[in-house]
Amino acid sequence: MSNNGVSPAPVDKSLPPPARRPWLLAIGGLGILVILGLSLGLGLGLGLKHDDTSSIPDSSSLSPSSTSSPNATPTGAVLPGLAANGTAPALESWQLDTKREYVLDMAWNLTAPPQVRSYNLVITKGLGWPDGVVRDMLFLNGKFPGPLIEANIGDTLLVNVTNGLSDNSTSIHWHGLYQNGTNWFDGTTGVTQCGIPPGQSLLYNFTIENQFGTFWYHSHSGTQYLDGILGPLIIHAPEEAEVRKLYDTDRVVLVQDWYHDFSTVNLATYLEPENENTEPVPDNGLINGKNYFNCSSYGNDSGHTCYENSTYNVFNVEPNSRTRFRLLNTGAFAEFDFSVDNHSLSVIEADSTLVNPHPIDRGQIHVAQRYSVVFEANQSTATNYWLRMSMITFCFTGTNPVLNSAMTAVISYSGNTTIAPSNASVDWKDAYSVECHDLDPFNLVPARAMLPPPATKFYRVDFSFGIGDYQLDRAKVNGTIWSPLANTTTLQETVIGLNSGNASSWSVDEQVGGALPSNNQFVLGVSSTGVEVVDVLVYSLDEGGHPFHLHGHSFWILETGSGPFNWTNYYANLMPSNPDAVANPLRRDTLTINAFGWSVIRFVAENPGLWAFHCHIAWHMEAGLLMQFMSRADMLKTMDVPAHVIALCPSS
Ligand SMILES: *[C@@H]1O[C@H](CO)[C@@H](O)[C@H](O)[C@H]1NC(C)=O
Ligand SMILES: *[C@@H]1O[C@H](CO)[C@@H](O)[C@H](O)[C@H]1NC(C)=O
Ligand SMILES: *[C@@H]1O[C@H](CO)[C@@H](O)[C@H](O)[C@H]1NC(C)=O
Ligand SMILES: *[C@@H]1O[C@H](CO)[C@@H](O)[C@H](O)[C@H]1NC(C)=O
Ligand SMILES: *[C@@H]1O[C@H](CO)[C@@H](O)[C@H](O)[C@H]1NC(C)=O
Ligand SMILES: *[C@@H]1O[C@H](CO)[C@@H](O)[C@H](O)[C@H]1NC(C)=O
Ligand SMILES: *[C@@H]1O[C@H](CO)[C@@H](O)[C@H](O)[C@H]1NC(C)=O
Ligand SMILES: *[C@@H]1O[C@H](CO)[C@@H](O)[C@H](O)[C@H]1NC(C)=O
Ligand SMILES: *[C@@H]1O[C@H](CO)[C@@H](O)[C@H](O)[C@H]1NC(C)=O
Ligand SMILES: *[C@@H]1O[C@H](CO)[C@@H](O)[C@H](O)[C@H]1NC(C)=O
Ligand SMILES: *[C@@H]1O[C@H](CO)[C@@H](O)[C@H](O)[C@H]1NC(C)=O
Ligand SMILES: *[C@@H]1O[C@H](CO)[C@@H](O)[C@H](O)[C@H]1NC(C)=O
Ligand SMILES: [Cu+2]
Repeated sequence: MSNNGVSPAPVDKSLPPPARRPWLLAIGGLGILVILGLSLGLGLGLGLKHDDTSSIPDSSSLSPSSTSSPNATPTGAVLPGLAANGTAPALESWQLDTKREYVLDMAWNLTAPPQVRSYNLVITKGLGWPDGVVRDMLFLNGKFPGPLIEANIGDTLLVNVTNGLSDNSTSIHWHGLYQNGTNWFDGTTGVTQCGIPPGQSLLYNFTIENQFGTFWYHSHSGTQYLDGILGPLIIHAPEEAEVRKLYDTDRVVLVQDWYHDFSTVNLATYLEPENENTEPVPDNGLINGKNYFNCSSYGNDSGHTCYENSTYNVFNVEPNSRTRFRLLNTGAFAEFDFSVDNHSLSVIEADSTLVNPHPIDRGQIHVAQRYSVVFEANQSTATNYWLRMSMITFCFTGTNPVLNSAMTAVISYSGNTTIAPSNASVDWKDAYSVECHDLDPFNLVPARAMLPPPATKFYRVDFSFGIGDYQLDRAKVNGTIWSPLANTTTLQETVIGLNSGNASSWSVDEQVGGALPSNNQFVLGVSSTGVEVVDVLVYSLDEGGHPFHLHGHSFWILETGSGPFNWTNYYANLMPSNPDAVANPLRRDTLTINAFGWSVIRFVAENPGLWAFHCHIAWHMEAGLLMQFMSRADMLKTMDVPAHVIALCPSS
């Protein structure tokens, strides 16, 4: 099949993703394996998904630019939903004007004196149709997606979050920020705060120190962020002046999967017994809060109202200019392969770590990760180009007939934003991913070296999904299925516990979860009497890739692998730190743990508090895939959690 760049189109439906539990099927009997394998049209290659390259289709058969697609927008045709005369579609009253609000001001003063920056975020519920399909969703200040929050390093952010919902509590997590000394403003329901009840507000008040770059904020109450409670958060610093030499324009690009039902509906279905971890498959995806959806995908009896005027996002760029695109995956489940036809991209930031420019044709971004890429408009101005954000559907267990996983937006040099890219817009030949994994962290070298100090502690944690008749669909971290504490937080319980007669059972560098009022908490004390440098070997006993996020820290990625862990290598090269082995590894806050793989991460546990460490796939976190590190018990003992934060908990 030729890659003629004609149009975005669904991934070839004749090639369904393989089942995600081949090993389980094998346990269930070879007969079942064969029958299922054949019924999926994949034959016996199925059982060897992870290492049988012969079953991996070549990139052209997965290409989004298949000419056979029924949904094809013909070359040079007017893009769906747009007027032929080039008039930009009107904004709905609830749509954030991302063309204005997500373009950063290059005149922003990077060296302004530290100041207080205040924002208001009011959460409400209403009807929205980001891709034309009308649904209940949640808004921030009446808009979707959320406003850009910006500050300089050293500034204090005051964000007044008001819960305008009638029936649910909320909280906002500042993804990637250290909250050093303000753990109670980390925004994690059941860990650092109780939810803000309907009608109430919480003023988040914290100072940003020792970090800058691309972050985001989102609700950390259940799956609420999936319904719209999310937005970008950018921290500037004097160091940005140097990196600004690489680009002329700086803009935010949110990419996410999108569902046409309220998240709680999908969550209930997912958590039903005997569902074998079949995550809800997205109905569509969004780029900066919008995308095209072909309404005729739904029959008349679908129960969905769909407006035919949805359209792709169009990014205008000046010819010969360079743009920093700050890509953020703000979705629930899907990892994306991203690329721009005819243009290679230069990666300069991973999460909030600036890296030496690393050229790629196509990259991968998993849930909650960020990459800044520099895009140079150095190609012909005669056509528009596809920006491709293709969901890695091989990581989905189920299928969804309405999903066009090969999402696109348009990049236009000419300002003519109405026409589809021509044949001259050509997709890269590089293969699309067939597994959920990260851009190789060992190719991303931090621009500012920060060498990891030698580890003083080592912990191993294993995670897996309990499956089978009695296991429901729950995830376990060392056997513990997380669910948030009700009416209290692990932070509050810890402070009380450390001050109780039972204090010694809390002040230990090991699991303290047993002391909590619920057996659903796996809490690991890692630094009871001072700063410790902590190595964690995270071991996956599952066949999917899981993007793990550590709150309150950037961690170093020391080693990744699969199969048995090599202790000889660990003791020889990583602990005590061998400068040659661990020199300047990538630091980030969200890392994909590969299928049946492991990673060793290192962090400095100097930041007092309870820090969630969890898979950021929203369905998996709700299934229990969350643990916590308890840092600096000695400081936690005297931590003054503000009374108005404690007062959010109903029982107090
Ligand atoms: C939407 O789908 C229908 C039915 O497959 C097709 O006829 C139509 O051309 C599609 N519309 C667009 C704009 O792609
Ligand atoms: C372009 O077309 C749209 C829809 O047909 C119309 O509403 C708009 O007024 C037109 N704009 C101009 C400048 O002609
Ligand atoms: C965009 O291109 C189309 C097709 O060539 C043309 O009809 C339209 O007038 C152009 N619009 C603008 C704003 O240049
Ligand atoms: C799309 O169509 C719906 C229903 O007619 C209308 O309410 C909405 O304003 C339209 N949106 C745009 C951007 O034209
Ligand atoms: C930025 O702030 C610094 C410190 O207040 C000031 O000296 C400088 O003039 C400002 N720069 C601009 C461009 O406003
Ligand atoms: C936060 O916003 C709410 C709603 O506008 C307001 O009632 C409240 O006084 C504000 N709180 C602070 C501390 O400004
Ligand atoms: C509130 O939560 C309940 C149950 O968790 C859910 O059914 C409902 O849709 C949610 N409403 C909002 C506005 O989030
Ligand atoms: C956290 O705060 C402590 C005490 O002020 C300081 O020593 C440490 O460097 C800070 N860590 C980070 C990552 O900001
Ligand atoms: C924010 O926190 C700082 C430090 O605790 C405190 O001094 C300040 O009064 C707080 N600001 C508001 C508006 O509450
Ligand atoms: C987690 O479980 C693994 C496997 O049983 C074990 O080796 C490890 O020590 C446990 N980790 C902790 C912190 O208890
Ligand atoms: C939490 O508090 C609410 C309101 O006081 C109460 O109805 C509920 O039963 C409590 N839940 C638990 C698990 O204690
Ligand atoms: C384990 O690591 C050591 C030291 O790096 C190396 O010599 C050895 O070959 C490794 N063993 C395996 C099984 O890879
Ligand atoms: Cu996961």
